[in-house]
Amino acid sequence: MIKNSELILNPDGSLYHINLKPENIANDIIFVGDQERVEKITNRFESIEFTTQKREFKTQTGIYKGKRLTVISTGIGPDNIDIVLNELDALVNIDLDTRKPKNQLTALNIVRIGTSGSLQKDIPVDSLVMSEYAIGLDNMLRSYLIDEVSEKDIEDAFIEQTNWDLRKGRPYVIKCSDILANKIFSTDKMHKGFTGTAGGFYGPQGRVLRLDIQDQKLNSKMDNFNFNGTRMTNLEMETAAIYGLGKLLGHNCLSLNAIIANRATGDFSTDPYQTVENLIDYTLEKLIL
Ligand code: R1P
Repeated sequence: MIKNSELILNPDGSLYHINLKPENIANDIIFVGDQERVEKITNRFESIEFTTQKREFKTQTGIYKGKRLTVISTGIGPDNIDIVLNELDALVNIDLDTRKPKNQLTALNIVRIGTSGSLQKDIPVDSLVMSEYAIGLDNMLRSYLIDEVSEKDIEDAFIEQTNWDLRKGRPYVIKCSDILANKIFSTDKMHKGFTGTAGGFYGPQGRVLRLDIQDQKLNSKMDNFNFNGTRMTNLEMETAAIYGLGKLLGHNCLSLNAIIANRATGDFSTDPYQTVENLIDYTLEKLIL
């Protein structure tokens, strides 16, 4: 039995941070970072059956072209992904009355619709990237036993090629769900990517405002990283954590990125909202197939 201090429920029986009960969520879930992006997606739905919000975690469940979907905002960063994925998993895979894991487990389908910065000149602003692999530079996942799900060869190559200082922790590499990638990827609409997940927006992504950073050449080293022809494509703040926890807990996860900045050219999209809208339309049409 999982103790009250470990699996915390609100007085109405919902999960502590996400404020959800098992009946509130669909099997197919869209993650967004920004809570205002939730309604940008659900305003396309024909009906909405449920809405809640606590802190940055806003959720709506409804029907899009006959399919039941849940959209959840996770806020920014891998620490929030730890909360959202563990609590969503508890909704489907722990009996909240007996406080014991269920014998029969449910796999959720989780697709992130996020924004991201490209690291490569030829992946311009306003393009779309599906993260085939993600490398976590944030350490969150290292609290779990990840050897079975992580790609050690790629990690070693990254550490060597970027001369990564292990005082920042060992990066971890996780692959996307092949099932969702096969369903959602189109060569003519998006790039396949190797996405870096940073634990912060400024120093951890090599941005210098007033503070010196530990490795001033990190971004150019990441641009040039190459593992058997695979380049690093983009940087954001959630994908590796989603892939890692998803894989450990048995859920299918895929991250789609609207490229709104290009770190190699210094460009920022003139219409980032339209690029996100395009990604939303694209993703919804794929999810109903
Ligand atoms: C940083 O501005 C935020 O934007 C990106 C990053 O991953 C980070 O969460 O994604 P979202 O637009 O999905 O939040």
